[in-house]
Amino acid sequence: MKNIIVMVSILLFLCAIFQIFPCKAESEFCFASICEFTFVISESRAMTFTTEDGRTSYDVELEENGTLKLAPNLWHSQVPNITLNPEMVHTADGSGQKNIILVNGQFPGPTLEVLEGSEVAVKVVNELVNEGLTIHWHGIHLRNNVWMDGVPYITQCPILSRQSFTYRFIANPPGTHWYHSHNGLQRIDGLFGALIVRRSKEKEMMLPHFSMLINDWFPLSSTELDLLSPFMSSDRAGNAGSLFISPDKKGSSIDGVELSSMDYWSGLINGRGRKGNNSAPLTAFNVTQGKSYRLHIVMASGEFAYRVSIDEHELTVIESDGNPVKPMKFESVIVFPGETFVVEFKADQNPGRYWIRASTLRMGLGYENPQPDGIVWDAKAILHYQGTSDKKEDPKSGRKNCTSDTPCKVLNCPWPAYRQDLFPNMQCVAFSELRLDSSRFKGDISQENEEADLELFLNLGFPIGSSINSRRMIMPRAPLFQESATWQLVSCTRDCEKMGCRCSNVLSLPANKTVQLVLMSDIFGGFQKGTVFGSESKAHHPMHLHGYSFRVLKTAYPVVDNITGKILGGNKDIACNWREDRTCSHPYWTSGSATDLNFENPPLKNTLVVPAMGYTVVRFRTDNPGYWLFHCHAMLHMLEGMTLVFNVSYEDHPPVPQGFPTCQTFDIGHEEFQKYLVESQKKGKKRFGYLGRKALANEKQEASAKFTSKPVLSTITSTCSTVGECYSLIFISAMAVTLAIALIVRMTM
Ligand SMILES: *[C@@H]1O[C@H](CO)[C@@H](O)[C@H](O)[C@H]1NC(C)=O
Ligand SMILES: *[C@@H]1O[C@H](CO)[C@@H](O)[C@H](O)[C@H]1NC(C)=O
Ligand SMILES: *[C@@H]1O[C@H](CO)[C@@H](O)[C@H](O)[C@H]1NC(C)=O
Ligand SMILES: *[C@@H]1O[C@H](CO)[C@@H](O)[C@H](O)[C@H]1NC(C)=O
Ligand SMILES: *[C@@H]1O[C@H](CO)[C@@H](O)[C@H](O)[C@H]1NC(C)=O
Ligand SMILES: *[C@@H]1O[C@H](CO)[C@@H](O)[C@H](O)[C@H]1NC(C)=O
Ligand SMILES: *[C@@H]1O[C@H](CO)[C@@H](O)[C@H](O)[C@H]1NC(C)=O
Ligand SMILES: *[C@@H]1O[C@H](CO)[C@@H](O)[C@H](O)[C@H]1NC(C)=O
Ligand SMILES: [Cu+2]
Repeated sequence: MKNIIVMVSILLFLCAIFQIFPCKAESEFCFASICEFTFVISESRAMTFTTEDGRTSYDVELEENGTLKLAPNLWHSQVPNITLNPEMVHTADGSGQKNIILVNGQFPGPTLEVLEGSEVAVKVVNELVNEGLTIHWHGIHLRNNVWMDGVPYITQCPILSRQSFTYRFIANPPGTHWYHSHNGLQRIDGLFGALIVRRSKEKEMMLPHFSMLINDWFPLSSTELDLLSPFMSSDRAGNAGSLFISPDKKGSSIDGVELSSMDYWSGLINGRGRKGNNSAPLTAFNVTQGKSYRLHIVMASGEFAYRVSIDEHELTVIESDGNPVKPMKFESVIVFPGETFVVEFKADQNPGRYWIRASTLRMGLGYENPQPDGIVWDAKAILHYQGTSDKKEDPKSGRKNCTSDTPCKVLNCPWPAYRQDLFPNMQCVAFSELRLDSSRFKGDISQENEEADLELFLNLGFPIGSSINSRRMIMPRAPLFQESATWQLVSCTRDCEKMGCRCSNVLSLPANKTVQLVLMSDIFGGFQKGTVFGSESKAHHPMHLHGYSFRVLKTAYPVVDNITGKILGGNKDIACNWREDRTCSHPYWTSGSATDLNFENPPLKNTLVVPAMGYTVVRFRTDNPGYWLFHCHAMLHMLEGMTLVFNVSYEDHPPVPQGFPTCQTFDIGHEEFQKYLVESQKKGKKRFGYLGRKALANEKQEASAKFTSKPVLSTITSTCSTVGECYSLIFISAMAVTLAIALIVRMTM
């Protein structure tokens, strides 16, 4: 087995180096107790073709009929006569070239499939031109090895370009998880993939399955986006790129909530999509009539949530974020950034081609009073029945017609209901209405009805930009297992509660406690009024907790207009004392405590959407010591600071392995620099004697330094505080030297 792994690794490595094309295995299966993989992370360009020897890259053009062909450019006026098929090109949305990140030559990265409880090692080799990276194993609990969590500056220093780092962890809990870069916005360039941990029992009875990774796509690379964002850490306002659009141009969902501060560009399913209605190749999933399948949906998108459906096929949801739920049938499932779902469907229709749709929640224009305008922002793939003759043609299928006899049930709505005048017979089911499937769950659920030991209200809002309880995260400068002096934390002072602040928000939690989080999405609507970001701040936040699965006990919505669905105001269950508490840092339950919590097999999640101006109640037990990140999985909110760190059971933090890489700064003072210089000069003298030309030159320098430059230099370093001052000092010194020379010359004459 080990030999095979080594061979596969070597093969993959060779693939990455030479970009050999046949190596396009979609999946890496390993059912051994120790699984070792190698990820070579490299850069490439969408819509280019590289020859087998890796030496030449050509531009690729998309013809109107969907054909890909090599196109001449300044460097290649002649192009070889090669028939391109879609497998040979990372087409993305077909709209043109753009930097992309590959894992072992694949875009997105390969699906890893391992058995529950096995030891997984992934050697990550960073072959990016100049960026550091980390890989986060989203959904894996990493009990006793939090240092494998892949969060830059919290659990590790980013892996430098040309370095490698081996992640090693136990595959637990079972279920569908994923991996992605946690460094900056890097994930949106394609650095993600699925990680399926099979329940041992299911080894034999697994249905045929597909990974379906969905992401939104932008014409700019992550670094450009970061720099263009008006919300980035240094607030370069006024520099917003054309993708950051004004509120009146933004699409919003039926509840009038903006989808993102960015314009939509396109969406990809397993690396393929279309910009507008171009003819770029799409991902097709082959099925045989009469058989059942599993779809492992991973929402890798940066900003947008998608409603996923297959025309004329019902979806049975059986799992989310790795946690089994009692099977329930839906027309579609809304999936937010960071979430995963496993759905089953039966290929029970007439053989043919059907659309798989991932549609954003856009209903229309204008956030105050959105009106449908017929514009759909989506990503599509194709369900292809084996034996269907016309391979290339687009499906002609349509969405299910929702009738009173066959209503369309939609899972995971961030609003209470669809407005019935526009969406008749569409019904919403909140995620909290699902139930844990305890027959397929092995973890500990004994803490069900216990009182919570600790309750934390976390207010997600924009009083000073994306923040939690008015604290906008400043990340440490070095991983937290290092000396605290290297962290350079900015502590959160009392001022944060007066006007909000930027600080390093670290909350300590004691061991073995049941913590109740009340996650509110700007429920008080308006405390941000008068701040730089104006009054519009309604947003659905998909909140992700590292290291745990939490129990979902309640979803509560804002007050909405029963007819139009428009949000009228925040939920009234929670209030605050506005006079003393301007940022509402100390909210309280209006009825004394949380009501209507469900303790009967509540479903488990690690990423859960908090409805705009509503709240959710979740619980977890602090039984996994470590520094665990808690953040919004929408990329701009996270980048901007809607993040905090739980410092769980500090005394029990696992020790970090010997030689674990650290982040360091380096400084050398003038005195020390001179000391080293002199010492090496002495050594040079010994080694090269008087014959060495260098040594002679050095000696001269040394002598002259002693008498002239050195004192002058030290004056400059010790007294200058401004550049101007330095210039005048240099000027005065130069004058003095000139004068001295003049004097000497005069005397010797
Ligand atoms: C697509 O169009 C190009 C020219 O526009 C033509 O050369 C090519 O044969 C067409 N391919 C197919 C499959 O129709
Ligand atoms: C390109 O190659 C194909 C098949 O290999 C051939 O039929 C065609 O004539 C070639 N075209 C040119 C312009 O050489
Ligand atoms: C879609 O294609 C048609 C013609 O093929 C074109 O007229 C139309 O403008 C396109 N729409 C978009 C949104 O690109
Ligand atoms: C899917 O079906 C198409 C058309 O029948 C075929 O060309 C392709 O090889 C199939 N792909 C897989 C992975 O079976
Ligand atoms: C839905 O209804 C429309 C109009 O009645 C019809 O054209 C379409 O075929 C129906 N779609 C399905 C999937 O039944
Ligand atoms: C937490 O509880 C478990 C079992 O109840 C116990 O074994 C363990 O020592 C406790 N840990 C701490 C840090 O109190
Ligand atoms: C909405 O309907 C509920 C009952 O269906 C009712 O209690 C509530 O007052 C209504 N709210 C509005 C704003 O009309
Ligand atoms: C975590 O908690 C421990 C114990 O209270 C404390 O010493 C440490 O500084 C905390 N870590 C951070 C990053 O604040
Ligand atoms: Cu958010």
